[in-house]
Amino acid sequence: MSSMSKLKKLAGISAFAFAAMTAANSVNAANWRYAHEEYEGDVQDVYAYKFKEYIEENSDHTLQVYRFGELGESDDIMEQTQAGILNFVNQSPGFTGALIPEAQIFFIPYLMPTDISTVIDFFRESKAINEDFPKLYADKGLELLQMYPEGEFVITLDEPVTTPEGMKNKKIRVMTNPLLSETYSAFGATPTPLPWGEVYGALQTNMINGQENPIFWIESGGLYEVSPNLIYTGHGWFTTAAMANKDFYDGLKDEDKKLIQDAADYAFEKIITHIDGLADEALAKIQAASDKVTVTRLNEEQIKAFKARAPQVEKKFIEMTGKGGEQLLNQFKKDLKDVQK
Ligand code: 6CS
Repeated sequence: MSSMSKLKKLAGISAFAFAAMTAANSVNAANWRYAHEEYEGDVQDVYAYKFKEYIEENSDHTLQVYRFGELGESDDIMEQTQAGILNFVNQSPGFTGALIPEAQIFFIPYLMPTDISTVIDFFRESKAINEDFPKLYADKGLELLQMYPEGEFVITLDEPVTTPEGMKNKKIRVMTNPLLSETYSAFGATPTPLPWGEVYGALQTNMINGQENPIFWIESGGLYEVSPNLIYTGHGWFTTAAMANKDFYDGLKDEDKKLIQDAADYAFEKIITHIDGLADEALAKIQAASDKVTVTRLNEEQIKAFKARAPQVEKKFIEMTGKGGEQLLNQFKKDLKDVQK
């Protein structure tokens, strides 16, 4: 055989081998589905797209992201994930608390510190977050990938209230977990659980008098237009969680499990940089957009009055979750103490 025809043959073989390899890869490549609760550019969307970026840059898999409303409300995307229609879901404990009562721990007021770097250290280091919660989610068919903070809660109301007495008869929308209703009852208000899709309209038509959310969401959802008095109470952080359907996850090859874990870690690192300073930027945007908005930051004395109501919510949490919940709460407090040292 001439050297030219040898070369041609070799090129033919390698082209064949390359085509076969590509075919094998595309057979193994999956298109995974991921849904979250927010809109384009919001915190959960940034997390989802960073997760997608890592998956797609480090494998042949692709990830399709669905935003709020594309597949329904928060409870709908959770149901679809538990049924295996979706592979991944980002749902916040505000809603998951109805399914996993222990997830309501984030609604015991004044449990979390207000300082962002301490909060981030807590999410990184906490045994309660990184070891105890995954077991509770696994019991519901969910592989917990990451819990992360989105921002501090700020209350918006029809008046700039500064005391629990001022909260009397104020109908405040809460996410749909029972402990959060206890928190607002303890604060002196009338809690009104509603899914997200109904909040703006309910504020606009005065069906409710206020709500709580991180400031970036108050800006992006335009809540300040219909609920213009912002009250910084320092009572907690909006936390969220990314997870996978557990049967789907358990059925994956080890290299795909590692890919997913690494993607979750990668997205976490990106999100903590993203949220740093986000609240101040969002407040500046709100103030530039509206002259109706008032900003009230409770002073220490005023906070004391709200804080005095926290123990009754903690007691309710233990009533709702039993011995297991009490142990989780003790671990949570220990973890917080450790990062505050
Ligand atoms: O208040 C809510 O229901 C929504 N708040 C945020 C920050 N994200 C999603 C959630 O549904």
